[in-house]
Amino acid sequence: MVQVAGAVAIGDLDNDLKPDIITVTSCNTPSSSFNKSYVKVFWNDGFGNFTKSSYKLELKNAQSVKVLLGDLNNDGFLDPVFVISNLGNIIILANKGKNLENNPIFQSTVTINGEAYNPSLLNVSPKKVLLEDLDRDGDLDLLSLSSNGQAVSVYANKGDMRLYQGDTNGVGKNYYYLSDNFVDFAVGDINKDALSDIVLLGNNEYAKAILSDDGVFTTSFVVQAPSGATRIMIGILVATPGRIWPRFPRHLSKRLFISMAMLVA
Ligand SMILES: [Ca+2]
Ligand SMILES: [Ca+2]
Ligand SMILES: [Ca+2]
Repeated sequence: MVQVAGAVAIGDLDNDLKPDIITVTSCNTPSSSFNKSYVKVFWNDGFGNFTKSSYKLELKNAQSVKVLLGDLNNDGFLDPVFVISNLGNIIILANKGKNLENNPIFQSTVTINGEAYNPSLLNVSPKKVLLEDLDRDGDLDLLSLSSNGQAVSVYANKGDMRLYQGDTNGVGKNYYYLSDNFVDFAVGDINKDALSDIVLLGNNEYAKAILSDDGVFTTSFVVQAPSGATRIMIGILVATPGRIWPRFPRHLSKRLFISMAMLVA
């Protein structure tokens, strides 16, 4: 068994105000094509000592798994979200805290109005996933950058882990096709209007920002153009005060302004 990839996240999983650690270890067996990933939790005693729980969740055929934590159903417990790129799936589990055996209680289904609901998103080809309250209704919504880097999908949260594409609950548009192949993205409020905007990183130091208009991403602009087309304007201001050299001819003692523009490729 050889570990080929892994991921780690920090968060207080049992609500004892001590941040715990969750890990994903992706392995393969050289003699076979069977791949899998293991999820483990390490409890923090508050003094920097971590106890590994005996809990071990196996994600079959999963490689290159990322994990992030967010309370998707607003019950006070951080829920783990696993991004499994090679399978194209986003596995979401409901965290119900810790049992008497010191193991986390992660559930693949939640009960909503008496019915079991599985919040995981399958076959959505995620390269990277972010959690953010895009529509400002008090619950975390989910953004996914597609594996080819050409689309951002938005899933609006009903507040109970039900994630919907194209929901009209403030997140009006669900797909944003991009003009380039982007390798990474981030969310943050760029223009200080209390709305979360998207910044995408392309190749060659190329970055692009898409501003949110109340949960709908409308205005976009280039933060940094591709490096081959970079243009930097440099202005140089020169002043020659007449009174320092009073004997100079009058026309040369006038203030002289030279402005230069340099194009740097
Ligand atoms: Ca804890
Ligand atoms: Ca939760
Ligand atoms: Ca929301």
